[in-house]
Amino acid sequence: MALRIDILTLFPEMFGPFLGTSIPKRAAEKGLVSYQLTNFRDFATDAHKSVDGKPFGGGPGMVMMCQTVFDAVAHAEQQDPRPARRVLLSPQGKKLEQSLVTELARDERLLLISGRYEGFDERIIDGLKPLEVSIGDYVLSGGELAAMVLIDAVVRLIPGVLGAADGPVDETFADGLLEHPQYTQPREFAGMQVPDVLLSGNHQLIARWRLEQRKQRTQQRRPDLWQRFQSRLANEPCE
Ligand code: 6GU
Repeated sequence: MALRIDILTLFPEMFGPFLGTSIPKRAAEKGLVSYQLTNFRDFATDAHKSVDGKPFGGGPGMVMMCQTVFDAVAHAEQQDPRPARRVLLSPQGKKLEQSLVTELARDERLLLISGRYEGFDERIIDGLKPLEVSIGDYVLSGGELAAMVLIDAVVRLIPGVLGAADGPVDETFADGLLEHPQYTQPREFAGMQVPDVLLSGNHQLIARWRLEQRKQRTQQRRPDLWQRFQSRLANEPCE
């Protein structure tokens, strides 16, 4: 059965072009995933359609209020009997990494809660107990772009979404190394040559060269990943 992704947001219009393009679109067309957008604003009950309020105790900005979020979540969850994994996008969340993406791609339902403003009333987090997820240590104006990042990373891992030719198996992070450099036509551009080994037709030599490039790059650019890669090798000596 298709992965159902619910997106709860104040700005559903941000998602249209993204979900209607490239891989996310193809995945839906193939029936491997479905997307449902819910606008918090539709669950506001007062005349002003309020979704946020001033923080108790003072301070700048506005805070997403409980009632609209709880009602929107209840509404979305009622649309399908399968239990949804609740994910709330927040810079205070767990950092999104490929390992978490892999885990989320195995779920049957994801319910993504994107907020604006200074944050959520803490009782939303206490009551809904979502997994809080951040996409990195920088501040966005809202969770929508983070939700799109998460969706893009998850959807491409669903079996059947990518063709065999561009399968996700041995790319960056699948095994903890960065990707090797790539080249295409022409063989010479502005005096710069494609490395000879790639034109050699010797697949064993090419594979060895690529692996070496991946190790060098990872060592130079991402000492954190390199350390992880090495300690993993040390713990799994038989592979
Ligand atoms: Cl998930 N939300 C916001 N507002 N900012 C972020 C983020 C999320 N992840 C990194 N920065």
